[in-house]
Amino acid sequence: MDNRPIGLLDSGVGGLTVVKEVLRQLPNESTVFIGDQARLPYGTRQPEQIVRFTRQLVHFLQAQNVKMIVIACNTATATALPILKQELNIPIIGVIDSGSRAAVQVNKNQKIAVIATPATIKAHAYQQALLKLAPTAQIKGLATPEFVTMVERNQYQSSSSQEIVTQILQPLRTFSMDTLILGCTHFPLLGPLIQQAVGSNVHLIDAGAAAVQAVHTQLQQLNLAAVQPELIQHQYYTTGDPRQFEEIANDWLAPQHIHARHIDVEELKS
Ligand code: I24
Ligand code: DGL
Repeated sequence: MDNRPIGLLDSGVGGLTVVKEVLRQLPNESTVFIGDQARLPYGTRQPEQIVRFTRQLVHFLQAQNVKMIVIACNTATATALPILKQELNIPIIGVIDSGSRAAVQVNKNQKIAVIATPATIKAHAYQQALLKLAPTAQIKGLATPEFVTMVERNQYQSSSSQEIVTQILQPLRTFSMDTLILGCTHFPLLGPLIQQAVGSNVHLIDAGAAAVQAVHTQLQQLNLAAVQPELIQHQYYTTGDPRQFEEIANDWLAPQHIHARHIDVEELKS
């Protein structure tokens, strides 16, 4: 048993979709979350930069004495996880392997599609993970950066967004997959609109939720699960404006009350 917190990182606040799953699936665990809002978005950046930023966030979490690190960001997982894994001596887990496993488990027609940021699609990380698990499957990746913007503009609930979502997913129409991976932190919020666009016979895979199941399994296997903790604590850090972080986090994680602390990017570099 180990009552130290799990560390989670993201390019911004989107990773709170993964935090929400931790709160739901692993209620005994404490967490430390850091969102790099000052340098968001990662999805349109070059790989070298994403690796450098992610490494800084990982070092910050290590200094908080976490027992395990979860890269909640798909873009950071796709570009930086393979490199950072080799540099670390604590368990580190991303959102891509587990999302791929969940997809292969439900997939029947050998066609799996992935929607994600441009950087995640370019890295071919889902492609590689999926083909390792299902070598004969056909995989199609589609970058949908507009979906990130739509969520951040609060357009994820309005029915007027349906037409746009359907339009953007048009390139998947002829592919006729039965499984679609939501390969970006923000996309679960568009779940209902995406489901409506692709039809009810397509399985949507929430990569973040699948990752938290994998975290659960790893904690058990490594004997790192928290047991009867006296105090469960959730700490939040952002490189951006903590009040703006709190506003989104309090809405998303209600009824939890979130207090966020600012951490300067200059401090992360040292
Ligand atoms: N959702 C996300 N990021 C934002 C946002 C959002 N603004 C509104 N909503 N902004 O990510 C990112 C950039 N900002 C952050 C604040 O400082 C300035 C820069 C997705 C979060 C998913 C948990 C929409 C919104 C919300 C509350 C809850 C959920 C949500 F306002 F999607
Ligand atoms: N968190 C990112 C992801 O999951 C989306 C936002 C960004 O581009 O930084 O890919």
